[in-house]
Amino acid sequence: KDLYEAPDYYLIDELLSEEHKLIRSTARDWVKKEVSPVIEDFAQRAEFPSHLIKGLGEIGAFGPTIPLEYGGAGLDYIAYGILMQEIERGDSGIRSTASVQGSLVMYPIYAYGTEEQKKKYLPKLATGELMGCFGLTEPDHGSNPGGMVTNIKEQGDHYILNGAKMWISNAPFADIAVVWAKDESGKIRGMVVERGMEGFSTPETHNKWSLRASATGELVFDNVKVPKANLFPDIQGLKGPLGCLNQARYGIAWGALGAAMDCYDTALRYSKERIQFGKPIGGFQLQQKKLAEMVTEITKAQLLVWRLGVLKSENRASAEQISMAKRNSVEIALDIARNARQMLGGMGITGEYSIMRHMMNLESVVTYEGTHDIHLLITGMDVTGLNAFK
Ligand code: TGC
Ligand code: FAD
Repeated sequence: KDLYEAPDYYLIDELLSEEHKLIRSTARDWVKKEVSPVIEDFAQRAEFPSHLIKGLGEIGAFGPTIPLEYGGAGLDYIAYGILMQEIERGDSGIRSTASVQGSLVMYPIYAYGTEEQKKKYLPKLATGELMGCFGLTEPDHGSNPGGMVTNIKEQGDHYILNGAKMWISNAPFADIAVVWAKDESGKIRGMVVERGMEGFSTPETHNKWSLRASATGELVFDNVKVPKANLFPDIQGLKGPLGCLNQARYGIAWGALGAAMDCYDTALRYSKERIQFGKPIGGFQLQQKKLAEMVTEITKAQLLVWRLGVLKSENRASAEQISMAKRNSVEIALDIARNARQMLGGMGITGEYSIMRHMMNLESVVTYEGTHDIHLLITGMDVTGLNAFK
């Protein structure tokens, strides 16, 4: 059996176009050839495999839905989802790099930027020649980004930027950062900050037990002079960064299922080969219960994200629907990873198998882009009309 066959219990493949399947097989082959053989080593060493950037660009993982004229792949949202799913079967950290680049850096430049900004940055971001990061979270403002204290003050043809961002994926190596800061009237504004601007530094965050193959860092701004031309002119308020999060959360809803599928597939395979008490452990009811529940949850989630993809391609997906899918996919993926790890017994804690790495990675995925609790409260607010955040 092909090591990369994905569960498709409800023939969901029939809902995909030939183009979707082609994109999937290209991405799957690339992950199989380039990511899987090396990722465990990079994760063990806590090093970002920067040599994968070019390939990510080539398979269309950077800005899949950005139009071709700006260097994007011009694909629909199902294709974007499939790409994230295949990449995260390899590793959530590599999918993070793609999510940040496409949804959190290219998307705001495309949606909120000037024509000059689009032409200057997007084509190079699409190939990975330029890499970007997204600075919203601060040391004292994570779930509540509206409280941010990073700020800009007008000075001639520049703004002076001060403050700090924390937990920023890709920060240590990014060439540019999309940064959110408050102006003098307290409105949140977005801008592109370039590496090399005086007073801008990106110290790396060490000692992570999760997303070890992804580089995380801080963004520190000490009187950084940002040209006015680098500001996004037409977007103000929290809806600017949250609009980008809708894009990335959508990708994660598909991506986390990739990690779940890899864990399920590994546990299923192992259960048929591992003999205890004279028979394969897959023959014991307790192990079958785990596998049956895994494939049930994967199937339900596949249908949810497929439908969300259709709505998103038709521009009809609400932020609340995206929250539900992000939360559900990550929750079931974590659950599947934990159960799959147990099914491998002692082997499950080693780097011989991908499960423990997925499990640890998913602890970040369940936290970033809105925690499990925050997405539940978004659903709660939507169905009751009552806001638990205020
Ligand atoms: P609230 O008063 O509800 O809303 C303020 C304004 O924002 C609008 N809005 C949205 N717009 C677009 N999309 C959404 N999802 C939106 N949600 C809200 C809202 O309509 C309003 O607009 P306006 O015109 O009235 O001003 O805001 P709040 O301060 O009460 O906060 C709401 C809350 C808690 C849901 C939100 O702040 C939130 O989602 N918090 C979680 C923070 C988060 O997700 N951070 C992620 C940081 S980036 C990251 O983690 C990248 S990891 C990448 C990787 O490595 O893959
Ligand atoms: P807090 O907001 O302090 O939350 C702590 C706990 O309190 C959580 O369990 C939360 O659910 C709960 N809580 C908070 N508010 C409420 C409430 N109202 N009701 C009930 N419970 C509540 N950010 C970026 O801007 N860019 C990035 O690229 C980026 N990459 C990241 C990469 C990694 C590896 C990680 C771990 C994080 C990254 N983040 C990034 C930050 C991430 O978005 C935040 O960690 C996340 O939003 C949560 O914020 P916090 O860590 O400050 O937790």
